[in-house]
Amino acid sequence: MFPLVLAILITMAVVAMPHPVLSHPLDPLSPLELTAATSAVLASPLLHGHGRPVSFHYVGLDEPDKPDVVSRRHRAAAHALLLPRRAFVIARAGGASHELRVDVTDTAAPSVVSHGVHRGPGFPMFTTEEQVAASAVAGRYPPLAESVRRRGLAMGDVGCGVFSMGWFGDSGDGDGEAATRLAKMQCFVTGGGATANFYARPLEGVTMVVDLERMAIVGFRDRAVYAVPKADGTDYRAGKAGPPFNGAVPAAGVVVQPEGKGFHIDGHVVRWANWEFHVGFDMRAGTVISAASVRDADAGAWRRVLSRGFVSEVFVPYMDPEEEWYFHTFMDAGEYGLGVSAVPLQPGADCPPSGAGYMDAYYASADGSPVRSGNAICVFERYAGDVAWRHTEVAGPDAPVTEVRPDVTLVVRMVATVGNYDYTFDWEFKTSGSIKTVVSLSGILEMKATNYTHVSQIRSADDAHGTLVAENTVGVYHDHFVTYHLDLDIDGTNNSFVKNTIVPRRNSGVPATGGAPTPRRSYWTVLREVAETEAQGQVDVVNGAPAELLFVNPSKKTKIGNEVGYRLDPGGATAASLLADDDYPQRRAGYTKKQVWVTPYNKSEKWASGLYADRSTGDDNLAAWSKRNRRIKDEDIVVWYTVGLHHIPYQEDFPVMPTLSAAFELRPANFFERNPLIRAAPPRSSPNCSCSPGS
Ligand SMILES: *[C@@H]1O[C@H](CO)[C@@H](O)[C@H](O)[C@H]1NC(C)=O
Ligand SMILES: *[C@@H]1O[C@H](CO)[C@@H](O)[C@H](O)[C@H]1NC(C)=O
Ligand SMILES: *[C@@H]1O[C@H](CO)[C@@H](O)[C@H](O)[C@H]1NC(C)=O
Ligand SMILES: *[C@@H]1O[C@H](CO)[C@@H](O)[C@H](O)[C@H]1NC(C)=O
Ligand SMILES: [Cu+2]
Repeated sequence: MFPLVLAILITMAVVAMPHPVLSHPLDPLSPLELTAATSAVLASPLLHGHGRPVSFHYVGLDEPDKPDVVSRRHRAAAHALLLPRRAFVIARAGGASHELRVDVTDTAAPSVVSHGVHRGPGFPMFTTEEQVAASAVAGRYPPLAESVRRRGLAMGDVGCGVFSMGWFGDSGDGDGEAATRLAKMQCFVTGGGATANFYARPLEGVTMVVDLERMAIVGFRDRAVYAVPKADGTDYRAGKAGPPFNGAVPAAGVVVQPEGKGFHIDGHVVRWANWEFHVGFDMRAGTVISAASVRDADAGAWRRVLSRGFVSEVFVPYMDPEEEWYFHTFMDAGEYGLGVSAVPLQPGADCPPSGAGYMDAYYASADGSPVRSGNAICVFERYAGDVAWRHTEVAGPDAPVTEVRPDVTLVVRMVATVGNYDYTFDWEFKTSGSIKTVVSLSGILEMKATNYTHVSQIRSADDAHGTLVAENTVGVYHDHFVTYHLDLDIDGTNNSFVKNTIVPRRNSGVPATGGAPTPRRSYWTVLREVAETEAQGQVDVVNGAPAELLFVNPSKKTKIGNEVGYRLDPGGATAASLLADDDYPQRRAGYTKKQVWVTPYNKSEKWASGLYADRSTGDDNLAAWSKRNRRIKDEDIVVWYTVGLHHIPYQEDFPVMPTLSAAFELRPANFFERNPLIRAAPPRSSPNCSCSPGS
């Protein structure tokens, strides 16, 4: 959630030339298509008269209408260009946000097919280039130089980043076509390379406002001087942090796949065990999983499960209401872009040392040229020594009988480093039919410099708004709300949301099916409720009664009559926002008070925080859409699930955070006639080997 920028630039190389052959209607835009789309926009008379220069803030696949995609069997669609290829573009020109659709089916002759100007609040994602430019402008700003000098530092020792400023009811400059695109800037002391930990040494007390259109500092405040935390003990580079573990180093991880990988990547389509799905990429969302189907071996058929899944927003509000911190209420996807923030995965550390497949990703830079993000996604099989199912039978004529199946899964992974924070996003496919979604948080805390050097100096929690994690350093309290867009298509397009609430019952003593009364006084049973409209599709999984969340296809039943379905099993990370409903950040992210929302599918409702998240006001977000209270029963529905964590920092989160993972799982629920793992083969005897990583 906060910027900076230079590290990102190193990882990207502008690509000279494309080009993969189009193979699937959901493939992300190729470098050739990105170039075609942005050149068509630059050449378009529609933007003339709006002033120059034009900057590109979003270029992504304008996916074909869903019925078009669904009606052709995606497995067979591997070939020609059957559907038109279109890009959706958000460009800034003349102080306005322009939305364009560009047909790039023929990349030699792209054409703009629609154009509109966004009216209303909110702005598109920042570009990397403007963040770098703002940083340079701050470095030349005399009042900042004076503040730096006053603190006994040199400008060369200071670097500044762009912080989204949120929305706090200011109607003037947050609204409409003529509005100014402003952001705040705050700085850090790099101290001539004394530490690689950029975020450990804030230049606390100084805040600037930058006009990103004019690229000028338009506001400056130096409120107070605080001690700059020292560099000692903050560097995390190998060799800078002392010898490892008193000599007791854990064994290096090794992956042995004597028979090779079990998965195949064909363009963007991945096939593995009983799964097949498409892996796309979007500069805002990062990884996009589409058209995930599972093979039902008993039925001899592929069956649809997940039509589209991606991270729609990551909302991170900090809990310090003071002048330099109150606006720290980041929307990492909508303001900075998770795809733009993808970093190259390190084999042997981010992904296993061998056996992983890697995908590059492409997006548009501010000037419209394509940027290659190498090794942005990895795909690998995982076996962590766990059991998928087992039984030992000690009774019966053949006893003992033991059958065990190892839990081997397939993981699709991307890491987004959004400034200080590193998010690892996993989609894990299991042979049981489950899809497990994991987000892992690491990186560096967002820290506040303080004069406190010992906890005894802090009079009350409201003096610090966080934990003193080192001398002069507070790790500020905050939340993470990671909202997933899950367009489930369970065995077909039309699904219903069923809430199975577990309710306690008093035993009446009169058996319903005859027999003698029993002395049992209580039990529990299941109250099944089908949601009719969106209002019934919202669930607070923490404060509500215990319930299971099912998504069923009411027109498909198992042989014995159960509606086929999947259930969403929330993991432990079910924190909901505690901000007041009338607080501005909460209005922008009103959907974070409930973990589950169900909406009817609407192609333009992709981003939970709205299409224009930067300085949004909450008029175009998931909570606002749902006020229409549309019908969701037996419709094409989308589930929005928010993984939530309250983060109280501890000293172990300094100088870098140990990974904290949060997950939820989509599990088949009366989808199969029986446990599909019954047909999983037992492991072949392991070969003997002595191997080294990479072999
Ligand atoms: C923090 O300490 C410095 C150095 O002693 C002092 O100049 C400054 O006023 C203090 N800041 C606050 C907010 O008390
Ligand atoms: C789709 O959603 C957008 C944004 O909420 C809305 O303006 C539009 O009317 C919706 N379309 C349909 C068909 O409901
Ligand atoms: C889904 O339900 C809608 C509304 O009831 C209906 O119009 C549509 O035909 C259904 N689609 C399918 C594929 O059954
Ligand atoms: C593996 O090693 C064990 C012990 O040395 C030996 O008994 C066994 O036959 C070996 N198995 C294979 C498949 O080579
Ligand atoms: Cu955190």
